[in-house]
Amino acid sequence: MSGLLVTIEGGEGAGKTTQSALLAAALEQLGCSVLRTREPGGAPGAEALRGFLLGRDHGLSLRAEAMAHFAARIDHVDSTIKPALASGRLVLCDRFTDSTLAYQGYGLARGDPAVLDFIARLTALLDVRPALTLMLDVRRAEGRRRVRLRGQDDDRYERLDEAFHERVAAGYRTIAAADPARCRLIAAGDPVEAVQRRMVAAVQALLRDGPLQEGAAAPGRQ
Ligand code: Z5A
Repeated sequence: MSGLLVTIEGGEGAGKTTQSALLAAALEQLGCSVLRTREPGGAPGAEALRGFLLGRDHGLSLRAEAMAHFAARIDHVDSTIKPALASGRLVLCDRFTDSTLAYQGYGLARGDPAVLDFIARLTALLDVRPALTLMLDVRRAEGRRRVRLRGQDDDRYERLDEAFHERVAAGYRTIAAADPARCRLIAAGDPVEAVQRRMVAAVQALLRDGPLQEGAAAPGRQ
């Protein structure tokens, strides 16, 4: 496959959707063919599962919930991501496997090693891997403030308590530290334009230099 998969991660209100749109426009201007997509969703079957997963109590056990996110993901990979990569496009995906690790693994399961290992094994089954993951790092209070201002109804995860969201944020930092070759922690508490410059610079570095080798750099905040 000749395309590149770039994922954007972070807690609620971090600015993923805003930045994904701006980044896609900037990359198109540089001559890239970009496909923007999101999870859960990004394909008709996966969008149907999104409604189920984000609605009120679905009644699934924790491992079943993680697996349902992967069922949606595999539909998304097969129907949308792999065809776009095969035609050489840059796929910009709002949330991917790190969301399951952060929300189900570190958030709901509180970092239980058995659940983290279960999610790692599901991840290993996928036949695509991000070349780069941009992790938007914003203080929880600021993310919450932005979402309140926007004024939409909370989904199932947004209704969970502050301690849950703190575990998710810490989970993301753990994931970034464990995979510095792939992950870039982006300081996202600043104005939109400043964050956008950091995002564009990170993708330009990938396009110029290719993916970093394992252990080549620490996941410093940009
Ligand atoms: N989930 C899961 O548990 N497991 C999984 O495997 C997957 C997902 C894939 C998806 O929700 C939920 O599913 C998510 C995790 C779970 N739940 N939570 N929490 P979603 O996709 O509907 O929502 P989200 O991903 O959390 O996105 P969000 O809340 O819409 O936030 P965002 O995309 O990061 O932010 P935004 O929409 O770009 O910006 C929010 C507002 O802030 C908006 O009004 C902007 O204009 C404003 N904004 C953005 N940037 C700035 C800056 N820099 N300054 C000031 N204001 C800003």
